[in-house]
Amino acid sequence: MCITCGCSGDGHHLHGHEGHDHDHSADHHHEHHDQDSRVITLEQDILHKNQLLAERNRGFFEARGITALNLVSSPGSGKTSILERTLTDLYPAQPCAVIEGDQQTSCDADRIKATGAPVVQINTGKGCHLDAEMVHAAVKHVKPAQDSLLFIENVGNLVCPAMFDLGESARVIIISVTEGDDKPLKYPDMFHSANICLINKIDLLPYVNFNVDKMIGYARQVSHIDRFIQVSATTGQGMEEWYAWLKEQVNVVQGVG
Ligand SMILES: Nc1nc2c(ncn2[C@@H]2O[C@H](COP(=O)(O)OP(=O)(O)OP(=O)(O)O)[C@@H](O)[C@H]2O)c(=O)[nH]1
Ligand SMILES: [Mg+2]
Repeated sequence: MCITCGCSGDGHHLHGHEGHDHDHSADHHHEHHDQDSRVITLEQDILHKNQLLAERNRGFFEARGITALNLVSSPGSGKTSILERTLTDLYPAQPCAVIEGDQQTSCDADRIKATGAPVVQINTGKGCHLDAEMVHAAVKHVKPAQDSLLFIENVGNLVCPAMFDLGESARVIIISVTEGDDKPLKYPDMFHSANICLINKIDLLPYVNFNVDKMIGYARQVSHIDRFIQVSATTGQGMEEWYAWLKEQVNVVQGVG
């Protein structure tokens, strides 16, 4: 259970045919109703506070011409691998910095450090997402340069990070071809909140049952994403298109062109 956002599964729906899972006692119902309203109030408070801090972060980034990207995906889709290759190819010609989010360990930050780019690791403990306050604190450590690209790798999770604005310029969702092409339908909020989708591990397409067109069709049903880039962090395929998109974002933030 996530103690930060309270995503313990309250309000869940059971899909079954028997329909015996409801408790119709009035007392029980009221108790649940009170609990539900307390959870909703707490959630509103947390999200409101997060939104205020996210706007502070956004103002800070805009003032310094920093392009901040929030990378979200399920665990193991290849966020760190994509960043490693991106930094190897773009840094230091393009100033970059990285904030790494994981529940435990500094494994990802160590991998990024090897590229030479400035990096800071946030460990969220039991938390299943980054929030704007964590990013605010991390920025003070990593000190992204003026006009830099700031990559924020979120905790691997396709649910809770959807709710937490970090003050980013754009949200990048990564799906890998080993996860199944139905993911947009199963995790619509995460897709709905994203601006661009990277489809990673395309080198594995011959070995898995993943229909790229189907996945893109599902994503279009639940989101406004209009840019899908197929990449392989392992072979480098498609990365030039990703770099071109990054350049476009940097130019927009810096008001160039
Ligand atoms: N074949 C193949 N494997 C890849 C590719 N990208 C990443 N991987 C592998 O997938 C595994 C997970 O990659 P990571 O980059 O650690 O994934 P992540 O999204 O950062 O994972 P978390 O931080 O734990 O959520 C590693 O074993 C990578 O080598 C790819 O394009 N092709
Ligand atoms: Mg990672």
